[in-house]
Amino acid sequence: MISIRDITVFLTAPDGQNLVVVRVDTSEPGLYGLGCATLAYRAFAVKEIIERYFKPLLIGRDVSRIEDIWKLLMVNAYWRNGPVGNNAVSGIDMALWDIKGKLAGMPLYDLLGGKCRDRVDVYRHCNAGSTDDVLALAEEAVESGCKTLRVAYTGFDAPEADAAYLCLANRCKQYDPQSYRKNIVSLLSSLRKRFGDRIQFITDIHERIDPPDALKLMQALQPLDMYFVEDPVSPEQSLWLKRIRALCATPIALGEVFSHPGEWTPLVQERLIDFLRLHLSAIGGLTPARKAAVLAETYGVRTAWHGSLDMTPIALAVQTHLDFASQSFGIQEYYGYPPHTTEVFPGTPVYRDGALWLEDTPGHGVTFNEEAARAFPPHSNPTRWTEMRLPDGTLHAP
Ligand code: GCO
Ligand code: MG
Repeated sequence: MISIRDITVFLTAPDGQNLVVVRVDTSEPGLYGLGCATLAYRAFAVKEIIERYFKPLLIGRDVSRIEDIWKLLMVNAYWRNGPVGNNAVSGIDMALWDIKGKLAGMPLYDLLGGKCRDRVDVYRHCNAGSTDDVLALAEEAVESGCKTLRVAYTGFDAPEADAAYLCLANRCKQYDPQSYRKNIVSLLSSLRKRFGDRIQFITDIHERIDPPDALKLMQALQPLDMYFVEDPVSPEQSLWLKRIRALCATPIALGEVFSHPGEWTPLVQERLIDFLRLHLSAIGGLTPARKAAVLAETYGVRTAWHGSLDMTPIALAVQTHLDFASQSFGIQEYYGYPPHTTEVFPGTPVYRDGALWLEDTPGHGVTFNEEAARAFPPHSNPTRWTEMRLPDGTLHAP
């Protein structure tokens, strides 16, 4: 039996965002696995769970028993399915899958049943302060081979974003939902006019408008034939989806903030969403994600896993393996990592010709340069961008 010999947690912020990496060493010399446990805004809490509670529980256990270990960690604290705990589980889970792939001499997509497509198509982001700048970014992305674009004004509601309001790209502290709703329709109309039918479009409402306004916006976008619109309502308001569904045909994508199967199972079963957008580490890793992919397949829903920058390239690689091997794959989100991150994570999946590509290395194929990571220590500033306010000062969902 090959057993777990040691577990190490690394925190690093190569391009400003805190990332959490878990390394599981085994009793077999040189054999180890890497997992992503990134909950960027609670990174230290995740590290504490793994080091204080998981490590003593796991040392000496058989690395081959992924299902058993996953469930053990899930139920260990009795209360379960929260994002902090799930991220801790994910770090171990992905590392164990990496080890299993290395032992089998197979890339994860082979362990998962083998490739059922030749390429994993992605959508890229085109966010800027003005229509002309969004169009210029869109031209660039299309030139690179991308056929699906996600677009928005950087200031969320304002064509000419006031830089003072911006914390991060695509985020503002204060915004006006009513002007957002009108501006996004006119931006998408300009894009459709420029590119005709050869490009597909996506936009992310990010739960930032109230459900009745979301319904109006989804209806206004219907003539533009969107690929999908993301997060029209918050998870707390998901019953509104029935109403939106009944009154309009704009496809719906949802799920990046989900952490509990009880949140996504009914939405898939009742076909209230078209694309399931889970964030793999927030649900507990590859083990629950492959089950969610099969659930989606059963009900004719497609996947579009969350592919943001607040996850390591390890998580991006793991979901790309699943994309290759899953019948329910729809599309993959891809931002493109800044240079320090790819330096810290050799083997980051490569973007080319509108798609993500993987080497056929055993496991997930991404490594971690511990020495390079040390040059980018984590920060402990509480995040600010989630404090989103309406013009009258009311706090809204971010
Ligand atoms: C997306 C997301 C992200 C999130 C981010 C939060 O669809 O890509 O909404 O941009 O805002 O992951 O930290
Ligand atoms: Mg989103």
